[in-house]
Amino acid sequence: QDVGVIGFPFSKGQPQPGVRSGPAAIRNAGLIEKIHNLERDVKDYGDLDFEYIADDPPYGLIKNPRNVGAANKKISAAVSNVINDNRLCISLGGDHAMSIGTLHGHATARPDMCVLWIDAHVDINTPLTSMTGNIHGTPVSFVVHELKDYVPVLPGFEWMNTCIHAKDIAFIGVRDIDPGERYIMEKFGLVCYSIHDIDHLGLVEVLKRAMDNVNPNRDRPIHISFDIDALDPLLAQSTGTPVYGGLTFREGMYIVEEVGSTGMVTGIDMVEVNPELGTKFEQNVTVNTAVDVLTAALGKRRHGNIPTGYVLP
Ligand code: DIR
Ligand code: MN
Ligand code: MN
Ligand code: MN
Repeated sequence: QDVGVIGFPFSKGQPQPGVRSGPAAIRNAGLIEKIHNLERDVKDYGDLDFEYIADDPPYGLIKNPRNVGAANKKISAAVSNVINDNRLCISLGGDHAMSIGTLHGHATARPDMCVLWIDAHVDINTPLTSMTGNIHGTPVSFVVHELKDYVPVLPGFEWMNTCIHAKDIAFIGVRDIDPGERYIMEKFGLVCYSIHDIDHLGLVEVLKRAMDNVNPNRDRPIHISFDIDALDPLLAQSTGTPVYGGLTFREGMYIVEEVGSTGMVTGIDMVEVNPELGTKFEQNVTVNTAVDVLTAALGKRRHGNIPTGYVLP
């Protein structure tokens, strides 16, 4: 289907401001043209801007709640708008706290959607279990119905309601979970395929199981939330919280090629690309890898693509 690209230059879910430059860096690496070259109609919705709320004291440990809440209200409306235009919404981040809004907006437009969360982390701390106070470690807790009673209404989040069930999300690539997060995963039966599971079962089996979990009849719209730190730091050093031993380039590409080829993906987040961290070389590798992941999700095949109307000379 047609594609819409929207940027969220947003960093208040964690301490490093450079992640705001993610959308610009990904665009500068040629994303829109590369999508166009796949013969897909692509509309660039530009970048959202977020008003800065100066008076934003922490809620317990949690930093910038009003800024993050207000930004996500806008993000949710923007994403549901793109999807209601009948376009696959590519959301460029920005830190992962923005996925509160992208999931909420996607679920508003497509209430039956399901989620593949590709990440080194599960980002399911609640504002009360978080040990860092960074909201980018908590977005999943805000959207899951079963966690409603455990997530206080933070200032800035009064507009928000939960929008997916625990069974509608599967995590892949995980290798850094906090104790409270592990507890939540087990208490609510969330499905998680860690790097250990990929080593043990192989990625083909893991991906099949993940799809069987969240989308057994293969009939639901799919949201891919891709945190670039899911990939090994060799490919994605320019990110705020790199963790050794991640997905290889080939594993990352396989996931998005396979899920993308279902034709059921209606939302993709590409988050935590921080083009101000690392060396120039690492910045280029990270940004180019993000672009490769997105184009693979949209139909670029490593076994090659034949342009429409191609005739053998
Ligand atoms: C940690 C790190 N679990 C936290 N989370 C990160 O801050 O809650 N998520 N880095 O991407
Ligand atoms: Mn992460
Ligand atoms: Mn994340
Ligand atoms: Mn193939």
